[in-house]
Amino acid sequence: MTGTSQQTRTQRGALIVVEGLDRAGKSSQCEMLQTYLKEQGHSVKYIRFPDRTTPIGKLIDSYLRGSANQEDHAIHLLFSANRWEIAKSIEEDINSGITVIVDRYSYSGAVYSAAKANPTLSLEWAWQPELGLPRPDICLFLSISAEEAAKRGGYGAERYENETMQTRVRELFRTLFERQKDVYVVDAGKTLTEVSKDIQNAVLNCLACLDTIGSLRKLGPLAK
Ligand code: Z5A
Ligand code: MG
Repeated sequence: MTGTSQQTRTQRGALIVVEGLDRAGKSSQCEMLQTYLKEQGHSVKYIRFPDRTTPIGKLIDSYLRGSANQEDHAIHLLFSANRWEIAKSIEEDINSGITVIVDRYSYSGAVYSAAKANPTLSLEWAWQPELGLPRPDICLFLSISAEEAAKRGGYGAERYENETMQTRVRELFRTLFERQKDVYVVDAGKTLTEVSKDIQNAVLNCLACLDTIGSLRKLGPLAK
């Protein structure tokens, strides 16, 4: 078939989310994946949540640094709003053929808030504002033991960086991914290069399935 007789259609980009506990290596792996995909000729963007540059992101930043307090539900909704304010540009990028790599997403959103053990802020409640956001084509969960994470440095100075929160977060990620099944678990305790190879393979499989998946989907409710 000649190029002129063939209708050309831009293939959409993929939405790739990287999740995991603190110091699992998410940001390092997002950078490496971006470089790899660019070398393969893909158009790629790397974004992270929280996006601390927007007005909502600045409120979140001061909360995380401990210079401002927020009521638990209110800060939860701000984290979600920070995703909603960027959702449209994610969709536009993907529809124009750009693959978007996202460092933390709705899964961190639900899990960290639910980990506060506030009796009126359950995992179910926390998931609600995420409904309808772009659904990842692949969600890579970087799994790491508490011992391995500890070797990568002590807790930082930000809110949530303490053992009680991290233990609850680990358990809640497990519960969440039993109810949002499209997760791909990566053993993040290996070397940087080994982890990035595993991620590359999973992402290449995902890119090969984009036609079967069809249009970008939306996040739905948690399974019972
Ligand atoms: N949060 C929330 O509550 N609600 C929400 O909706 C969202 C987030 C989106 C800030 O997140 C906080 O916001 C976070 C959740 C909450 N709270 N906590 N805790 P953040 O994403 O800004 O956090 P971060 O500062 O990027 O840190 P991180 O996620 O803990 O790190 P990481 O990105 O997973 O790891 P890294 O920076 O790539 O690597 C950490 C170190 O380990 C570094 O020295 C690397 O060189 C080293 N490393 C990485 N991989 C390896 C391997 N494979 N081997 C050896 N060493 C390695
Ligand atoms: Mg990071």
